[in-house]
Amino acid sequence: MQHRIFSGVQPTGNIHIGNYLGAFRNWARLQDDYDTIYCIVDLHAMTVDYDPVALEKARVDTAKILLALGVDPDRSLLYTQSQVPGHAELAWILGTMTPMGVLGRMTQFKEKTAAGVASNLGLYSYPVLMAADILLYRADLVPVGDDQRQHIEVTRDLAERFNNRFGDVFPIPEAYVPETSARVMSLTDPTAKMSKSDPQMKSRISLLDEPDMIRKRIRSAVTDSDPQVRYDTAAKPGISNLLEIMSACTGEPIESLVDEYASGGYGTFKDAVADVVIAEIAPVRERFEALENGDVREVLRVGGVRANEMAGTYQSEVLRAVGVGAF
Ligand code: ATP
Ligand code: LTN
Repeated sequence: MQHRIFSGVQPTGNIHIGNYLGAFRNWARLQDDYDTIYCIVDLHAMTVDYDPVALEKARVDTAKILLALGVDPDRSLLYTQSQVPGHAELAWILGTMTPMGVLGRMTQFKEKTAAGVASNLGLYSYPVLMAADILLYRADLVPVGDDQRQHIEVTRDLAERFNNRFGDVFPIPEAYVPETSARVMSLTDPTAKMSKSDPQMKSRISLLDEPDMIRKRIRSAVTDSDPQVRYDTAAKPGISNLLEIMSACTGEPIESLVDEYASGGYGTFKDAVADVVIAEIAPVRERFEALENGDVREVLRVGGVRANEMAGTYQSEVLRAVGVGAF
């Protein structure tokens, strides 16, 4: 049987080069070899304070970026989570078998609440909804960045618990994480991951940034004062991050980039990084601008109808197994 891929993105704007190199670039590449389902997870985005009008806009913009970077609705199912009620229903069922202690240990939950995000039940049970997303379609591979590994572990654990109690319903999914650039770091604090929700715009390169802006951001990226270009994440986190970004964009191993730029100074190196990043993402911005909102909404509508049909069939099996629903 062909492997099935499922992944999700929150419609929260600011899609950056970390999201792209860590996850979305793979989404497009994987379409050739796998059955691919990509979901804009708007119910997840409601777990933090948000504006309904901005959420709707971000949903369409996020879909536009995915289409611009090569997600093809003829080869992939692309839709919005809230179009398919099965996500929330399965999350409830899985929630009844999720120990509270597991959720309290989640790094993302701890980091968000420590950063002052108001805690609520949705934020706490976020990983259960994510497990439901994946298991609803019986996916077995999940392309994500490094920060999501822990949530995939919870998903695997819930699938096993479910299967042990109710019979073999779910495949046990695996994370698909790239070897380089699975954790692109912030340009202003290279010890923290680049993040959509960082209030400092300078901390990230957005996929929609103009070339001049990209160069400015890379030139001002925080680095150390020893001018040698070398890969050492502990002593030189800023330079190591730029080396990883460059390697991910060019496909050249980090060692050969180090050989090439070791003694040229940071200015020359940063300009070279800017050149390859601009070459990599400028076409995405151009394609984004050429897409019409109405057409994108239609892609999502059609995707939602298909996803709902598929989910409905699978979900009847779950309801029957747990002894609820009309069957
Ligand atoms: P936030 O940091 O505000 O929670 P985010 O930047 O993680 O948001 P998401 O929509 O939650 O954005 O993530 C989309 C995908 O991008 C996920 O697969 C995630 O693992 C990946 N990703 C996020 N940040 C990075 C990063 N800095 N490096 C590599 N991959 C990343
Ligand atoms: N939690 C993920 C987004 C997400 C997801 C998913 C990823 C929601 N559901 C299912 C993969 C599979 C994030 O914050 N990046």
